[in-house]
Amino acid sequence: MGFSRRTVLKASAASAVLGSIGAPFVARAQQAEFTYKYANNLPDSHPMNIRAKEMAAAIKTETHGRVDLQIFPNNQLGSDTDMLSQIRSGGIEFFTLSGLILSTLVPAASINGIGFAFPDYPTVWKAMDGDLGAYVRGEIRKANLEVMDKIWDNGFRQTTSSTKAINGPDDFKGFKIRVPVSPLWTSMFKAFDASPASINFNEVYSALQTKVVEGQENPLALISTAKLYEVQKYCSLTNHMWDGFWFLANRRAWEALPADIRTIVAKNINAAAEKERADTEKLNATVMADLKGKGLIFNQPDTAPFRQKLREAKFYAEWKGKYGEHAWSLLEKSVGKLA
Ligand code: X2X
Repeated sequence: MGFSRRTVLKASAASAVLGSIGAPFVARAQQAEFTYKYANNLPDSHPMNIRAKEMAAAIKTETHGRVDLQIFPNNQLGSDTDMLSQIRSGGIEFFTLSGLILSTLVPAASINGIGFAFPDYPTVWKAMDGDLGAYVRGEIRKANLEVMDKIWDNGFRQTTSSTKAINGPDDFKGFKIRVPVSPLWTSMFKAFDASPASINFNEVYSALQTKVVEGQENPLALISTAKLYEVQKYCSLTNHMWDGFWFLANRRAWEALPADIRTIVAKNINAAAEKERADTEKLNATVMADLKGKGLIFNQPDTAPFRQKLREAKFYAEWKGKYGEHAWSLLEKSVGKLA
C-alpha cells in the first residue's frame, strides 16, 4: 500500500518532534550535575595531564556521573596570568599554578622557590606535606581560593641557553633569561646580575626561537615535553630551585559541591598528585640521555658559588624580611639555616 506524500511528510515531522523530545531525556540522563573546567599550562604529554585524565575518569565513576571534570591543558584557556584571573572570577573551577606565580596574589606562596633551599626530594615533601605546606595553604585560603592538600611536582629547575653554558654565577652577568611572572624569580636572577624578562610559559618557545631571550630555566621534564631543546643548545644543571603546582579551586564552585562529592573529588585529586610526583621525579631523572640525543649539551656546575653570590647580594636576608620570622622559621625547620 503506497503512502501519499502528505502522509509521509506528516510522519517524518512527528518522528522528528518525538526524536527531539526523546533526545533531551537521553541527554539529560547523561548530563552531569556539575561540569567543571580544570586548566593548566603544561603539555598534554606531561605526567600532570596523564594523571589528570585518570583522575577525571575516577571522579566521574565514583560520583556516578554527577561530576564531569573537563581538562584544558597547555594554556588552551590563556596564559597563567589569564587563568589566575579566571579561577578567581569563577571562569574556571580548577587550576594548577606554581606558588611563585600565585605569589602575585599570595606573597607567602613563593617561599618554596627560595634559591638552593631544598637539597633533594625527601626534604621537599617533608616541608610541603608538613608545616610549611600547611602554612602556605592557609595563606592561599585567606585569598578566597580553595587549595588541595597535596602539591603537584614540577621539579628542580635547570638553566638552558642558546648562547653559552653557565659554569658559574659570573656567566649570568647580563644574561637575558626568561623567568615566569613572579617577584621572586626576578629578584633571584637580578641578584646574579642577569637580565630577567617576565614571560608567561605560553610565550616561552617563541621568545627563545626569536632570540628575545637567550635562555630560560625549567625542570628537564618540561624542557623535554615542551620541546624547548629545539630552540636551546646548552643545559646547565644549576638545580637552583624546586617548584611545584598548587591544585586550586574557585571557592564558590567548591562550596557548591555537596560534602560527600567534595570528599570524593579531593581524595582523587590528592591521589593523582602522589602518582604525578613519582612520574615527574622519574622523568626528571631519566630524560637527560634523550635530551642529549636531541643535541642538548649538558654541564654540571658547582652550585656553591651561586649560593654564595646570593648571600653576598643579601638575597636571603631580603626574602627573610619579606616572608617574616614565622614563615622563614618553617622553611629553615626543613632545610636548615639559609642566610
Ligand atoms: O612557567 C614555567 O616555567 C613553568 C611551566 O615551570 C611554571 O609553571 C612555573
